[in-house]
Amino acid sequence: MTAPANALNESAEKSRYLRAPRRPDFTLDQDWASYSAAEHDRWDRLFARAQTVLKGRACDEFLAALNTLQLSEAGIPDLEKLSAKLQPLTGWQVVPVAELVPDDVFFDHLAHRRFPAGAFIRPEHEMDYLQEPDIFHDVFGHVPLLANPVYADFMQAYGQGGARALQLGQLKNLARLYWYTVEFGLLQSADGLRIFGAGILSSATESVFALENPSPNRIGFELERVMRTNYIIDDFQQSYFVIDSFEKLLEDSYRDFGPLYTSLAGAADIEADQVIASDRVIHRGTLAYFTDKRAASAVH
Ligand code: HBI
Ligand code: FE
Repeated sequence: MTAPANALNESAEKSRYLRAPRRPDFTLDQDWASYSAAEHDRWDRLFARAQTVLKGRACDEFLAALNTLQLSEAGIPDLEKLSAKLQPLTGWQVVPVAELVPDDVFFDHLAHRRFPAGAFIRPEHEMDYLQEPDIFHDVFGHVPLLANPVYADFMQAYGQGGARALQLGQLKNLARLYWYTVEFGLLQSADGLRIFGAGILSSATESVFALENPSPNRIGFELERVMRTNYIIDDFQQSYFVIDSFEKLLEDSYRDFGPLYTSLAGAADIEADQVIASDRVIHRGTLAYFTDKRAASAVH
């Protein structure tokens, strides 16, 4: 008998984890045996759809890691078994949590090579889009690239930088770096643009939009520029940033952000749909998708 959805209209899938006992670091037992056949089937359907869409769209490093971690197996992964495969490769583990954890806790996990993954799977009525990270977004979207040594180093460096950013009150700028790379980043491969951001990889519709729709801007990644750029959280991105390689991303980011925060303090924010003079523009978006939506919503 699963608990009735509570007043916050949390799904039954999520409320059982919200009520579960949690440790001081906000982790809890995944209780893999508690997943129903319907929940495992939902994972399989999400996985099958993503695999179809991501052929020729996801970066090679991601597709290779899906095999290495045997994420092609059916059903919601047992995070202990997944961690046993991942840890020997790059030292990373995947730890179950009930929902978003406080920033300082999140950064501490990343700094110690522990990726916090939502243990719940999205309910049937949110198959196409949900705001908060469920196990499909976190494990299918974020975890595979943690098997890539360079990316694994970048993610740990981000965790260490996050703790410092909190002390300096600079979280907003640093969160933008995470948003436009780890969540919504694109990669320039020899065969064209490819996806590496988890927010795109875990969304079949955005996987197509991000690479092929003429609406969004696609701009060469530049650290300070990205850290000045606002973003939207409830729709497709208006701009995507393109890195040349994970090595270059790590090299750009592996520095003392102190001086960067100082120069950012005096710089104006850049709106998500803006292109600025210093941009290396790969594709200047028409923004049609966004203006049409605004026009449509203005009608009624
Ligand atoms: N908690 N579980 C979880 N997953 C996240 O991705 C996450 C989080 N807490 C905070 C957070 N992300 C972002 O605000 C970071 O940029 C700090
Ligand atoms: Fe995410």
